[in-house]
Amino acid sequence: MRFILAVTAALAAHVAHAEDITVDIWVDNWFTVYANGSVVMEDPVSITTERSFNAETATFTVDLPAVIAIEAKDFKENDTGLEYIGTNRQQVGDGGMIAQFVDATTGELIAGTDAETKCLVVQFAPVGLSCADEANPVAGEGACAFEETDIPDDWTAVDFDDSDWPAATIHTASDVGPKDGYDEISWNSSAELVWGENLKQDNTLLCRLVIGE
Ligand SMILES: [Ca+2]
Ligand SMILES: [Ca+2]
Repeated sequence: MRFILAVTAALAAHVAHAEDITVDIWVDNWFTVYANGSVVMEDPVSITTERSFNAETATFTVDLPAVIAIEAKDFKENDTGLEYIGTNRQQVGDGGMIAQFVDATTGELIAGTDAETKCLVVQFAPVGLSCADEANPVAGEGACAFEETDIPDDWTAVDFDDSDWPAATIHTASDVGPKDGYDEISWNSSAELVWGENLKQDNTLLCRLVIGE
């Protein structure tokens, strides 16, 4: 009898329950958020908008616990990883991201990006920072070479195996220099600024975290 009760309690603890979740997110420069494999939010400001450092807030309904998947992209003009190519501002731009997930009814924090978040870098460029000094930078050549990883079709799925993915790296606000929309959100202190290890050369990231466990 005690065994049966224990099993019943364990099952009850794992029964999914739908909740309204509010997400606040700021990404330098662009993002899409998925919950349990479905898109719930896409950055409405195009990545080609100069200085697209907007923060966005949305509310969605999802069964908890939920797998959140975020595609995050730092802007790059092409696969060299550079921006402002051919101008006197030609440079390797940097990225950065923070997100928090709150119970829309109670306002209680459910999860934030932190060291538990996993992020796979799928575009790294340029391989050498001196690419930014080249008069005619060509993607794939010399310091302007790039590294690309195939994106698994099912990477947003609940049952996708991310056990091999690295943990996100936590970065300080002074290293990321978050601008504009970031200051409009009241961030919970347990939500951290994250990215790959390299704020400049890690350009496209696939990140996953579980909320409401
Ligand atoms: Ca950027
Ligand atoms: Ca970059």
